[in-house]
Amino acid sequence: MIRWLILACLAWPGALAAYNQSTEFPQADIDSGAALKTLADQALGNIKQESRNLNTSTCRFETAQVRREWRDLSLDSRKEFTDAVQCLQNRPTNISAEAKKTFPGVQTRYDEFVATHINLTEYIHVNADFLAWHRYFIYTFEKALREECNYSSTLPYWEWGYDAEKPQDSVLFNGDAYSMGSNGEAWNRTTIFWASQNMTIPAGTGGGCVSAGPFANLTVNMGPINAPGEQPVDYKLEYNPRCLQRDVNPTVSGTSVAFRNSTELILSYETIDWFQGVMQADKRFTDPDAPRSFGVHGGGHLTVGGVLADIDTSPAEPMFWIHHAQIDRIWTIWQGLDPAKRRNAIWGTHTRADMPPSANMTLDEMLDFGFISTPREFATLMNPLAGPFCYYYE
Ligand SMILES: [Cu+2]
Repeated sequence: MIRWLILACLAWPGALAAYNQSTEFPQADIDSGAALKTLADQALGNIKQESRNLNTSTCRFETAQVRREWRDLSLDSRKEFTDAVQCLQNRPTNISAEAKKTFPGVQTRYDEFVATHINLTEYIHVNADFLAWHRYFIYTFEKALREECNYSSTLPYWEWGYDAEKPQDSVLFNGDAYSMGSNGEAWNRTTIFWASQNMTIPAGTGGGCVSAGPFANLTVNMGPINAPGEQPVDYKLEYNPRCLQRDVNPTVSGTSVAFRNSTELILSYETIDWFQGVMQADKRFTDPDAPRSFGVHGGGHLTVGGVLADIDTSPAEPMFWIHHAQIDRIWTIWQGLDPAKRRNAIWGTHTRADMPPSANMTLDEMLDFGFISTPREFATLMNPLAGPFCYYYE
């Protein structure tokens, strides 16, 4: 009854009072995920209303695609997803012989996604279109699974909060046929020097090749570029076949991707500059005296470690897609809590942390998607229930 009242209040413009009231959660609820669930429900109610009011879109909430958490999928659906990913990894590339000269590492259709991400890395991270670019990037991947590999469902997302305490024990990494594959083989390191970031980070519980489950025999064809424990290299797109390494890391997950981290991120920041800045541990929005945080974005990458920790090459790791679906979900919830102010909120320039300095981005710009799509207008990528999209998170 009370929930319906809150939802009813949220539907009209003077709803701020109701919203503010409901943001005062006990710490226990923030830590358990209960608060995030409440926020997700509130946002979904708003989004539903917003989509009904939006008569420019052909997307109907009632018939939209639903993305679900990995654990909410049946075992068969989990396997259907990893089978479809493997299908894309086994399909030949479509790029021309001419393009192959610049992108020799591209061996498969799947690699077109990896090379596109590597090539654009400096223009899609810690900048204005990070969230929108990745929203469309993972959407095109989902679409490719459906259209080229007969996948019948949607991209799952990975709610890190369930795994933050002991990610190495997660059902995602148990290595059976219904998992995302095992952890990497244990290298028993305690710390890792991350040369490109000039920092030492705590090591995880693996380090070596994934040894069991769907991706045990995966060949990663490009990189490493900026991975922890590797020397930075100046090649990026060469063919360099190697195994899929993982280093599942409870020290990072416990401090960067717990329910507390994602929930406080959503609750603490009203404006997009801070929300996306803290999410990515952008130094312009980080207190240098506070304990080190990787943000939920970098935190998820480093929780899996190995190839996923190598930001440039990270889409080569199948966990990339479900980690970034969760990043997109967190943004979707944040936008949905105040769509009038947040739906079209962007901030920043073209380049990573504005280095080298570049112009502010605007919503009428066309975004480059390399091999995987023709350019898309920034403004069309702001709403998962409009533009090219028609999905929501449950
Ligand atoms: Cu990325």
